[in-house]
Amino acid sequence: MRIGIVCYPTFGGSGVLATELGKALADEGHQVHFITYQQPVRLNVFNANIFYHEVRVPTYPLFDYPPYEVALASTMVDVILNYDLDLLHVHYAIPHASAAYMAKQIVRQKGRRNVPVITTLHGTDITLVGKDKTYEPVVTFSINESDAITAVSQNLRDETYNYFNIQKEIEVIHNFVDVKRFNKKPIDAFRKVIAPNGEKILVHASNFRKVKRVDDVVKIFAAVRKEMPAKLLMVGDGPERPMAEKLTRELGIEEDARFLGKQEQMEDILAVSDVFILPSEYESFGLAALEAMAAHAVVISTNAGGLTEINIQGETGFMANVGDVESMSRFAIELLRDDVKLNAMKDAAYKQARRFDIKNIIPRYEKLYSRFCRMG
Ligand code: GMT
Repeated sequence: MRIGIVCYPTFGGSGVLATELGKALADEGHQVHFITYQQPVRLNVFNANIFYHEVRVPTYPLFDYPPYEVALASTMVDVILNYDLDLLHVHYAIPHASAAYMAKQIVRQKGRRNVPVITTLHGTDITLVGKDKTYEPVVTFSINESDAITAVSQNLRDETYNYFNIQKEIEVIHNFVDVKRFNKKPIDAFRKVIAPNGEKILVHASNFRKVKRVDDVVKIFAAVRKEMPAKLLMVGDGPERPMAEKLTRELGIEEDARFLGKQEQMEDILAVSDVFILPSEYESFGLAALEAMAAHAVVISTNAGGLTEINIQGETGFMANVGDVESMSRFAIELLRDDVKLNAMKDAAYKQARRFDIKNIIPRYEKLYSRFCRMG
């Protein structure tokens, strides 16, 4: 098939998932066309089946807000017509689903056969941004106009029906991880630099937005640090990073907490980690946690949103209510004191990650595509 993939090209979970999906589909022999404003960060391979089409947004002094959605829809039209796409798969509803709707109408008017649009909902497009009154009518309309809708967790599916008047079936296709890539032996030299005295290593990775509650990560680590030597790696960047760095200084743990910024080689960082902390206010799924599990890290998280669909309490990790720093700290301390338990839970986390292996999920998307391609 010739598949157009539209996503945010950044480090965010939806862009990562969309890019990994496109790469895997290309490996399966499909022709994949990424349509984004920048080369997706995880699109770091050469594959003859992968094409990248940059959306250029010309500016003009009149535009306080350059019309990205118009440029995106026009680029979609161009790629659909010139590469004879069989379908468009858009990730994150805003503004990708409405731009795809517009592109679909334009190519139809040009007499071209129908191009099915599949919209995958990822989380904040529904739970945070999408339900904002300013966006809601367009989000509802474009989701309903999609030929197929998928959500990355059961929780997100339920939330979508709660927030929006959706008339169609939303299929749950869970996020996936390439277990082979994350199941890596730790690089000894790297571990020694981070934790020269064999300290336990805790990791957090996110876009440092408010929803991630990165101050809770720092507080949990401070509690652990009081009890034992340990190191914290903070991966990623975003608006809450300065606050989190300041908090480490206020709590006197700045020597043991490293802020690494955005990193592409997550598998090397996760390979040396013992515990992954994700105390988010909400996660539709928590792809970062799944990647950590595939790298044999135990996840200590909240029980918000779809996290309960991947993390199993007391088996692959521990969960507590949002903001319950005390419980998450206690879980971490008890676990890190007991190497036998830690190793058993690491194995269980890895085993659970294998259920979400890329090999099991890609066929679900292919099956969905073939169902809609016949309509084309
Ligand atoms: O977490 C973010 O803020 C980024 C966001 C995105 O769209 O890139 O992530 C969402 O999609 C990911 C991939 O499906 C999910 O794993 C994340 O849980 C979800 N984030 C939230 O729901 C807050």
